[in-house]
Amino acid sequence: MKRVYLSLGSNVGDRIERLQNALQALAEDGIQVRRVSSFYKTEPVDFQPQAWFANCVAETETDLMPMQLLRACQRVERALGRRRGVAKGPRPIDIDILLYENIVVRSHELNIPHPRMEERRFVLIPLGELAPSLHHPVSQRTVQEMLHETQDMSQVTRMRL
Ligand code: PH2
Ligand code: MG
Ligand code: MG
Repeated sequence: MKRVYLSLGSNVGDRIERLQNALQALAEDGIQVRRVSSFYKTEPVDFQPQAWFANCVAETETDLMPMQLLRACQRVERALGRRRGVAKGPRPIDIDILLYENIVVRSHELNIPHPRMEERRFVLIPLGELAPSLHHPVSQRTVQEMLHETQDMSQVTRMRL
């Protein structure tokens, strides 16, 4: 089994229910969810004029290869109502592969580690809750270090459920 960290986000509809349904659906699609961070209410980054997100990170294990894993994540996104729309715009659910063991994939369709993970508090804060000492396979920085050094000032607040 390979250890994989996924970032989940939603800013349309019942965000918390969407995250919970996505975690459930992943488990039914060959992706074993081992641990889940707290849920966070987060200010949108990159594309500002949209609703705030709920975000979390899941530590998972899977036998799927990276492209199979991408397809599985896309199936779950579609099953939960995701349609192609504005890039980085509103989405009922987004499931991004952050890290897949220590491997690096750079292709047209898939980039692992996620190219923007080092610059996003909405990723680094929940990831840091699960694995603060984990190293980024390219920069070798730990999650804690990335969080400490990021320029991102967007708001990320832990939700009490
Ligand atoms: N996802 C994006 C763009 N901006 N902002 C927040 N706070 N959370 C997200 O999940 C997010 C975003 C593109 O996938
Ligand atoms: Mg995304
Ligand atoms: Mg995505």
